[in-house]
Amino acid sequence: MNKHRSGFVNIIGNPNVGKSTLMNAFVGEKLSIITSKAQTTRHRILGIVNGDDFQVILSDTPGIIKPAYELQSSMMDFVKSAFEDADVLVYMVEIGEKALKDEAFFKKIENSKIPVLLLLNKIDTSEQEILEEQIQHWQQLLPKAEIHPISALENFNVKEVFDRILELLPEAPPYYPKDQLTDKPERFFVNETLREKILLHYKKEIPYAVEVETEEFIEDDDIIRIRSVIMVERDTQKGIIIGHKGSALKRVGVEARKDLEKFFDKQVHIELYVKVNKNWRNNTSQLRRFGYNS
Ligand SMILES: Nc1nc2c(ncn2[C@@H]2O[C@H](COP(=O)(O)OP(=O)(O)OP(=O)(O)O)[C@@H](O)[C@H]2O)c(=O)[nH]1
Ligand SMILES: [Mg+2]
Repeated sequence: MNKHRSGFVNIIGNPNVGKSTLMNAFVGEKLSIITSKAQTTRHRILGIVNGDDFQVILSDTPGIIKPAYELQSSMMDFVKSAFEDADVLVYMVEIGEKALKDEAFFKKIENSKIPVLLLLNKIDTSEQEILEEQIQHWQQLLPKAEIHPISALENFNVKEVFDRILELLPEAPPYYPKDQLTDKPERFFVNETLREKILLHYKKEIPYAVEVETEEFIEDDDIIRIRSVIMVERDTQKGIIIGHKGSALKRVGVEARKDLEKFFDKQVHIELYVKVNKNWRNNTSQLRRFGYNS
């Protein structure tokens, strides 16, 4: 019998570099939402990969930014917490990127006592010459890190990185039951799926002013009935979310339902409401209610 390996592998990096894409590729499920907009991920989300003799507990985290409002400070607290319990740190960068958006976090990576894998992502978009130049750049900047070029989107080198992670994990018993996939409840995935559709379909500040709360999640034998509230900060935003005769909101509901039916493998019915919750992004008690405390 092989020894059992288990540990925390925490993925950090700038916004939009592909952290969530990688986590989903490792787990083989769409646990984290993905869009081309920065700050898609707002929470620390665990994705657990189980095998007979291993349990890899991945953490997807929000992209590193300099916080401008309280929600963003809480998001950065999730990133800080990911430094504290990591057995392996995955620092993801994308081709063309030069530096982390917060130097203090870079110092933490530099001084890290645990193994750091620097994943150079999106190499499907790059020429060989640029790739080599980039590898050199990062080697000089972080000599201790092990560099792996990957494409999370095209699943290139992802398996090899996973195998390397397994080698680096300590011998330990599993931390979670072997059939557990994540630490988040079902309602979280409803909220996130709705937020993904909002990120995709609304412009500028709107997605950043939105929070989703699922008030009802009732699972019957053949259907899940969901009621969710989309919260915005101002009346004008409420009108934009709803759209002409409700058409924009309807599209969000239809697309989210399709994704959730796949995710839960069951028929889903969603009822959506839009409410104004003034300045929730800077309101400590509201943020706590929405789960932004690490
Ligand atoms: N071409 C290419 N695009 C990628 C790759 N990996 C991710 N992307 C795209 O990059 C964008 C951002 O991906 P995410 O996985 O949401 O990035 P993230 O780092 O989690 O972003 P935040 O949560 O905002 O910090 C999406 O449009 C992805 O499809 C890749 O290997 N190649
Ligand atoms: Mg993300």
